[in-house]
Amino acid sequence: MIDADKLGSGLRDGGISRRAFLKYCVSLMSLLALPSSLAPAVAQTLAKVKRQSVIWLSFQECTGCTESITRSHAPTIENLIFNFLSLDYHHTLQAASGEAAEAARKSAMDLSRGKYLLIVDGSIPIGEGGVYSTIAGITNLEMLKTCAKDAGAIIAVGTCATFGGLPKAEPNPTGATSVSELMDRGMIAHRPLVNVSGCPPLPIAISGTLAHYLMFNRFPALDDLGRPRVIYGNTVHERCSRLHFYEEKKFAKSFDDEGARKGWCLYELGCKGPLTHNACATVKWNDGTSFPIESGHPCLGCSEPGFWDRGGLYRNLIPEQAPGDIVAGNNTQTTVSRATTSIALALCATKKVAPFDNTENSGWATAKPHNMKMCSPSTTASLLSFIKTALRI
Ligand code: FSX
Repeated sequence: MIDADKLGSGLRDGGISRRAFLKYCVSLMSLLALPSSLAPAVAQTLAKVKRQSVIWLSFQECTGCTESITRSHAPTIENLIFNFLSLDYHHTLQAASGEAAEAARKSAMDLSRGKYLLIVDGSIPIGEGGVYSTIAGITNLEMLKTCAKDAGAIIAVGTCATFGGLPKAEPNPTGATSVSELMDRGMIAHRPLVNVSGCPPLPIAISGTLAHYLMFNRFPALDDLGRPRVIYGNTVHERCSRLHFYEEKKFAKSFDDEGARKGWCLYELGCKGPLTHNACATVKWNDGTSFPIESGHPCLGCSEPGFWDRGGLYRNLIPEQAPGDIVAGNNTQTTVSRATTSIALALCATKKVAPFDNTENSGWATAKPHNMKMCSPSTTASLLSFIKTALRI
């Protein structure tokens, strides 16, 4: 941990040069869709930021989210920013245990009442009164309730905390629930909330959201699922390095065929890039080295709700869910225009419903905004057929 009071001195002590910090700020500006000319001013502001008190609660999860931001193989600016926070309570990283750890949490809550940042990873089990996971003798729900009440804001980190993730996979034996759902159901206090999804999220998605909060004391603009638009505004497909093969309809049919060796599109091997909103294709992983699709593996759609249950990780999307005029897989006779899908989405939005349901047939459903109800498959089918007839396509 860095002891300096200000982020600037903390970074200096951590061996980060001003030049490297400026470079980080330039990439942050581009990620946050702000002009890069602002980078020096942002670097100056960030350098003066004081330590923010953070209480980090980990519930049903695999610790991948903490691993993502603290990657220990090399010091990065992301983890130095993370280290700079006054991490007053963190289940995985704190040295204290038992009563001392709980005393630290209570004291941080008293000292920074209404101001501390609450970070939650993992889903919250509410089945059977929450008995499936307890910490310090209380259920996860009880701990979250207590901490949420006086938090300045909440960051849900990882798909488990944002949408339920793996613990919520059918049949969801523990009653795993996301932070936003608990808030919507009035089971925890309403506080400003941002969802940083991904299993795990990109390190810069976490540090960028944190940096934005430290600079402006609020979160960036959010999408319908409560995620920062600047990070989750585009699909992986739109920025994919294999996109030109998709457009040329060159698809690998197996992981070891000629197409796979030539780097063709992985759509027919189950790639969920077309429906997955994330910045993996631009920011990449391991300090910008690569991302799954570039390394030959289809996108699993880990930043979308329900990704474990929707259609199987290696089953391809049905054409209605593909962007543009695609002819692919076993459905070579079917084409659906981008216009049809967009109009369907727009019509459904006016009715506050999401267009595709999670049926065995559809496999992967469109991410459902949390304030929308799903259309039944038959309503979806009639809607699409109505639009196609009207457009004569
Ligand atoms: Fe879930 Fe995170 Fe996946 Fe793991 O904390 S989003 S299982 S990477 O660890 O919660």
